[in-house]
Amino acid sequence: MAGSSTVTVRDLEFFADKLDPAKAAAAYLEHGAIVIRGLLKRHLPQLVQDIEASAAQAISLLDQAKRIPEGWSTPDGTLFLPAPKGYKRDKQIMVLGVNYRTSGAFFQSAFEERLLDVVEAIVGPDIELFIDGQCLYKEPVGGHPKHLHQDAAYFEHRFEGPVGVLNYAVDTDLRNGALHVVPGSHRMGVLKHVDTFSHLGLDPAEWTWDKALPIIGQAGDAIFFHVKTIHGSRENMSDKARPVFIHRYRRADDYVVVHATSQENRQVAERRIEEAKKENQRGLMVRGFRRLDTSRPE
Ligand SMILES: O=C(O)CCC(=O)C(=O)O
Repeated sequence: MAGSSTVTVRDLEFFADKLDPAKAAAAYLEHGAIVIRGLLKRHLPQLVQDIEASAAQAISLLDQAKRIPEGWSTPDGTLFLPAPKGYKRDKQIMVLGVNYRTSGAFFQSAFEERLLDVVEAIVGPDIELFIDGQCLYKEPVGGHPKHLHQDAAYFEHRFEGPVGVLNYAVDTDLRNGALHVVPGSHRMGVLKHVDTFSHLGLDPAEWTWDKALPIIGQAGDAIFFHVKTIHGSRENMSDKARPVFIHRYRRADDYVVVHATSQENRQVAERRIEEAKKENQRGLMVRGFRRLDTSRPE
């Protein structure tokens, strides 16, 4: 049950070296989240280098940052938020501008066969990428919390929506910002979100951290979560950055009907659902085949 403490990490846990995709998919469908230990470990050496090079580049571009509704954006596409008091800069990286278009290692890791076997067991054989990959960086010494939320508040889909696969790039624990999930919450529908420091989030007075299960893990562990699974992560109180990199996969015929980052732009997007259906949103295929659908725009 959502918010219940009866589900433990053991119920969600699988291991890359003895993976049964059907069993992993069944646990995902039941709980809305699983963790596969060591799944993307082999991709890390190059990917971590690319992440750190991107972070150095983003910081060097800070004097060109432009104010946007979500924070500040540098020319490489990095999103900055206000830094906690006493930090050496006044802004910290939230979403780092590294993705499939800037890092070969990031893109290649999206094609990991064992990962796709599990995604196929969840969404079926025809799978496309949704978004170009994302890296949430979380700088040290208090780096931003990402309040508990459902990704469906940001991108609500016509069908089941994307499977998110969030991967730890460094060992991650309670001190540096482990991902928390609420098992079973994927069956709660899309809940009302409010504006928070980290954009759309659930009301923090109602959705306190003790309602969520932290997943402590090592670099290379992959956490799969449903688009409606409540999740988030607390501040990074360590002295090093805590990057995660995220892949998202969906059925090749699925698409976003509401796209938002705040209560205000969500209200506007909700009025545009019919128009969203007419957009060409096709992503790159990672497995299977896309049949022509003449009811959707080319
Ligand atoms: O950086 C994190 O740990 C949280 C990521 C997250 O919640 C998201 O991308 O939706």
